[in-house]
Amino acid sequence: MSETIFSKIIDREIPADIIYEDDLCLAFRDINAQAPVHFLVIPKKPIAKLSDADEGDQALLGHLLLVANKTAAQEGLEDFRLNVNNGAGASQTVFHLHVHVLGGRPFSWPPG
Ligand code: DGP
Repeated sequence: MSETIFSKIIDREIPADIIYEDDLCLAFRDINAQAPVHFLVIPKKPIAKLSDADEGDQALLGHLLLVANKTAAQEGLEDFRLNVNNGAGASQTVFHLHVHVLGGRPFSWPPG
C-alpha cells in the first residue's frame, strides 16, 4: 500500500491530535469534524480499505471496534455513531482503513 496522510500521522511525520494509541492502532481527532466529537480509529497495519481485510485481520478489526468503544467513553460519549467509508463511491478519501467515531449531537437515519 502506498503512503498516505494517515501513515504519516502514525510515523509522526505530520502532527495530529492523538487521543489513544496502542501497539495495533491509533485514534486521533478528524481535521474536518462533522460533530462536536469526531475522531478516527485506524490500524497501524496499512490496510487501504475494509474490503481489503481478510480472515487474518479478524482480531484487529474487533480491536478497532473495542478501541472505538473505549475511546468514545473516554470522550464522554454515551450515544455515538461509527462509520466506515469503503471506496471512493462511498466517500472514502484517505485510503488507509479508518473508523469514524462521531458524537455530541443527534444523528438521523438513514444517513446521507
Ligand atoms: P474518509 O472520507 O472516510 O476517507 O475520511 C477521511 C477523513 O480524514 C476526513 O473526515 C478528514 C480526515 N483527514 C484528512 N486529512 C487529515 C489530516 O491530515 N489530519 C486529520 N486529523 N484528519 C484528516
